[in-house]
Amino acid sequence: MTSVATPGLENAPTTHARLLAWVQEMAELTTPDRVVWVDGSDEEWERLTGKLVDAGTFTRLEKKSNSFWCASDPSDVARVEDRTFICSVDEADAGPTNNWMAPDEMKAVMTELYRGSMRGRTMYVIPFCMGPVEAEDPMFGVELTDSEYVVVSMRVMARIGSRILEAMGTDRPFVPAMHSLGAPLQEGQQDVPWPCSDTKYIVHFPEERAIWSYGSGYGGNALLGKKCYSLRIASVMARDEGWLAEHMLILKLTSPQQKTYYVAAAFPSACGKTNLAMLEPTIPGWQVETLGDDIAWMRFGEDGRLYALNPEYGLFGVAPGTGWDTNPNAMRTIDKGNSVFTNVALTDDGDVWWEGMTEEPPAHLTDWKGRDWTPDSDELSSHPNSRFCTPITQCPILAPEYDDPKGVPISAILFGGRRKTTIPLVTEARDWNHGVFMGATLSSETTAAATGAVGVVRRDPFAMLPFIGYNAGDYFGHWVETGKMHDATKLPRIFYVNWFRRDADGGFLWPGFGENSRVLKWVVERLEGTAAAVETAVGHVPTVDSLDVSGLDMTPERVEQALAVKPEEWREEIPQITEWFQRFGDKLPSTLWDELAILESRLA
Ligand code: SAT
Ligand code: MN
Repeated sequence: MTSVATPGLENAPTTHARLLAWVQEMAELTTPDRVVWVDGSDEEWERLTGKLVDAGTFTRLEKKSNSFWCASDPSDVARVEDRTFICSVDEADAGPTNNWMAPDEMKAVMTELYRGSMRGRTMYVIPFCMGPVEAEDPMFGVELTDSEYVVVSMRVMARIGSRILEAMGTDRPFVPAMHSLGAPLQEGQQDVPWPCSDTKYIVHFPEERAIWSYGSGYGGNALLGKKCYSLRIASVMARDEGWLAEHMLILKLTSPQQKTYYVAAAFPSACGKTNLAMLEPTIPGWQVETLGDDIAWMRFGEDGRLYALNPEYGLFGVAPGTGWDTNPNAMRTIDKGNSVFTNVALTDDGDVWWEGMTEEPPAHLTDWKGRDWTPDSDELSSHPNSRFCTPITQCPILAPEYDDPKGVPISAILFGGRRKTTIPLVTEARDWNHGVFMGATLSSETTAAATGAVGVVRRDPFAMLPFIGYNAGDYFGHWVETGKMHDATKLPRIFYVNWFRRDADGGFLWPGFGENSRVLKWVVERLEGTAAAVETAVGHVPTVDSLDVSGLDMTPERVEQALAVKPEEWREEIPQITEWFQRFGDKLPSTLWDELAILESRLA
């Protein structure tokens, strides 16, 4: 070993002792050619995107300013849930829904993987802040990465750079987030456009509030401020400090009477959170504005209400299915440029295309695997989990208060999944605990956002199954406690929605998208006490007349089918829920067993 200093380690632009020591330690372990402190400037962005173009990772788009097309390695396209670990000191704290390994054991394994893993590459130090840096307690993190793609994407998804480093001062706490592609370069070795490793680990040390990621360049595995920090680590912080870190969009709804309501909604990945967050109401006089499309941090205010904040700064949305018909506001957002498109198709004139963007596909494309594609091709042009990465500030319906460190007071929480049967279009919980039961038993058919089979029904509690950073039984308990600790009259009301119910022929019963504004209207009218509901075994469901379907081409029979509570279908859920709850043993709050007993007796 020579002891030649790594360029960039000396003269660091900070005197933050813990940060300096950690960067030094990780640089010695991973042996990059140099260390670069990311400042977040335009010049830096020019340099990095230029480098990505030269490397063949990025193709500059002629038709969208400052935007790039990017194709990943075909094996590195989604979150890897089976390679994701919660390494709590005690295995019981990871619970039955997470992979676990003892922290020391995991560190030993990963230290060997990291040893020399950045050889021939640059280590970037990305200071970032989740949520506004003007917050009373800014939520700092620092990501170390050897991927320029990660730096460029983090610049969109989080507040990063010199101003964050400055705000961190000499001793502010931060979450260390270590990332390496696991693809060191030998002297003279030619790089590939998407370096990654077959060995992947996405690891969280909840007690230490630390993240170690290895082997993948994909969004949720590599942009560590997102799922790793803002959900898995933050959920642990939230449990300890009495708040909630949730997989929820945040939207602002204004009624024709100019009354405003803030709604948070949890859906599994790739179930339409971005579409709902940016919905264009089809009913006159209603307005939706966006605050966030994926993550909500919610804390109680002094007035006893629950306030939500979007910790992110960008949108990392599923591309296929996003079009002028389904989500015009997302299209307007990306049309302003400054975006990275990963695993979509490239048009011949230097733009992007994906299934569902327009009705007619272009006559010729380069598909996400770089091959010629025509409408006659057997395969899709874009990967089902292909993504656009775009600054949220470009969203034309962004609510001005998205950036308020105080957050916005939430009036209603929606839980939703993708279910062909059983679950009505919308159901209101009887009370908070019934709402927690709805969240804890939430189920959905799997999507392409994670590797594995698609379309299989699984329980996805609170749409947080892959993101709860501790024992899910304790997490349910935290929700129950949250209800107990606060004034019930000020808690948000809880609703369960299902846009995906099918008729006997397999067709969707509900048109969805902008028409979901009709469901939001019913929710608001419930808050205002003006909408009728039928009390069913599973909660309050709209009467056929109380749901505004005016102007919609839908027979009353179909509306009824969309709203139907069929006891025989629900009775089939009981053994599944029982089995699900049994997995949590003593950790399951007794309140949830009580709720299940109530459901059973109401169905009898
Ligand atoms: O995990 S990602 O953040 O990359 C996307 C998602 O699953 O929501
Ligand atoms: Mn998500």
